[in-house]
Amino acid sequence: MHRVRVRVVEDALDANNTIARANREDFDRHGVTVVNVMSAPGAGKTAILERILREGIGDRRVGVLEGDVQGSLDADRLAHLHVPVTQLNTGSGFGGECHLDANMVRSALPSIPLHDIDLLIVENVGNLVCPAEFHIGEDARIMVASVAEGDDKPGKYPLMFRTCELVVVNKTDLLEHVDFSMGRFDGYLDAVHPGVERMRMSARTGEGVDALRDWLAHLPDRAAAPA
Ligand SMILES: Nc1nc2c(ncn2[C@@H]2O[C@H](COP(=O)(O)OP(=O)(O)OP(=O)(O)O)[C@@H](O)[C@H]2O)c(=O)[nH]1
Ligand SMILES: [Mg+2]
Repeated sequence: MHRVRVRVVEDALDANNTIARANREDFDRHGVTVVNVMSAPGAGKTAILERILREGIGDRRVGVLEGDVQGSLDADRLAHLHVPVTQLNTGSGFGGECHLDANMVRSALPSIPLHDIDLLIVENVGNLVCPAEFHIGEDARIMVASVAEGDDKPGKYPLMFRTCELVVVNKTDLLEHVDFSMGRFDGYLDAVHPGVERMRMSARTGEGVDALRDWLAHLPDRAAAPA
């Protein structure tokens, strides 16, 4: 019984990876670099995007894909920033999934102006477990953790922190109010993903936002990537 269940899960992930590769081919064809931003609900993904997009990312033409179970609250927050924002609800036809998968992103591709952008930032559904398993055809993943969640999270949700290229520790303005040790966090993080690049940030004060903007501006350009 157990063996069958494991098999089914493996097949589902294989199927997802096949569609992720198809997405990737479409992104490649259009020269679009894709970043998947993941975190627990409320860690500050949208707040960080609001900050970053206010001044743009170098000369990159940016688009955003907003993943939410329901509604368009986050997309509405970004609406005034003059970047194309596409809303993808996992609750409509996808059973209210707690993550984006490759098939959902594929269904959204016709609504994303791939011809007019060269960097697509995908805000995944807030969840600390599921998004890690599902590649969507991205080039890089950013994991956002906030100091309000506690410094043990990399130890408790290792896959999320292991399958990313950058870890952002947000809400540093709250450090004096919460029991969060940056040293302990780094220790847990290095145990699951030794040496992964990390940044401290406050979307509220703007601390660290320029460093992230710079990181995004210097991501390898898909247009220049070998076919
Ligand atoms: N003090 C403080 N509050 C922050 C910071 N970043 C975000 N917030 C607040 O935290 C709350 C959640 O932020 P969001 O940007 O909505 O978080 P999110 O990760 O996009 O949330 P979901 O999309 O629901 O998963 C909001 O009330 C923000 O104003 C920060 O750096 N400092
Ligand atoms: Mg959000």
